[in-house]
Parts: sequence; C-alpha cells; structure tokens
Amino acid sequence: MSDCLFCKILAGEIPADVVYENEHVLAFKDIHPKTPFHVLIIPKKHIATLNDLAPEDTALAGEIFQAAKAIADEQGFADDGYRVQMNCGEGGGQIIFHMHLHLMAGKKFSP
Ligand code: DGP
Repeated sequence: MSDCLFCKILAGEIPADVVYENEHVLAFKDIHPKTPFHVLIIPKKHIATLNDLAPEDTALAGEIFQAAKAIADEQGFADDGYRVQMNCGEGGGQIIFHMHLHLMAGKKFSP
C-alpha cells in the first residue's frame, strides 16, 4: 500500500531501527518507546487491522508471535517477562493501520 507508513519502512523508503527480520515479518524499534525496550512486529503482507486477518493469514499471525518470542529471547527478556499488545481500530488505540504487535520489555509491568 503506497500510503502506508509501515509499508514504506518495509520498502526501505523510511528508515527504521530493525531488530529482526525473516521471510514473513519485520520488527523495528518504536519511534516513541513506552518502555526501555519497545519494538513493533509487522507482517510483510499489508493487513490493516486484526479485523482484516483472513483465515489464510493464520500461519502469518503465528509468525508474528514466534518473532516476538525469538526477539525476547535474543534480547534477554525471556526469563524476566515482557508484554505484547495489539491495538485494533481507532477505538482500540490503533494509529498506524498496518497490523502490528507491540513487544515491550525492560520494566516490571503491573497486572
Ligand atoms: P498503534 O497505536 O498500535 O497504531 O502504534 C503505532 C506505533 O507506531 C506507535 O507506538 C508509534 C509508532 N510509530 C509511528 N510512526 C513511526 C515511525 O515512523 N517509525 C517507527 N519506528 N515507529 C513509528
């Protein structure tokens, strides 16, 4: 999608601090981190919101969570714990309409 910010990051048109990449997903540091470590994991396929996730995207959704686990492990957060969050739609706090998972770590979260 030509007007999608995260598609532009995928295309290399906008710089990002990439921490993880494979065939299906890209993860990069959030420009406005809410925690000491805060990355966004996005599918390379443009999917606007979780509402737009099709049945054939089920494996891709799994790839996003596998990436979260791998990044947490690589960065040393697996044992202490971390938080993943996905905002869906304006009411859910979504600002960028390219589905993404927030991975936040480096602090103790309240339940
Ligand atoms: P959400 O509210 O779930 O749509 O989160 C969008 C996140 O995207 C927000 O935490 C800030 C981040 N963000 C916005 N613009 C950019 C950008 O140009 N680069 C990066 N790395 N992150 C961005």
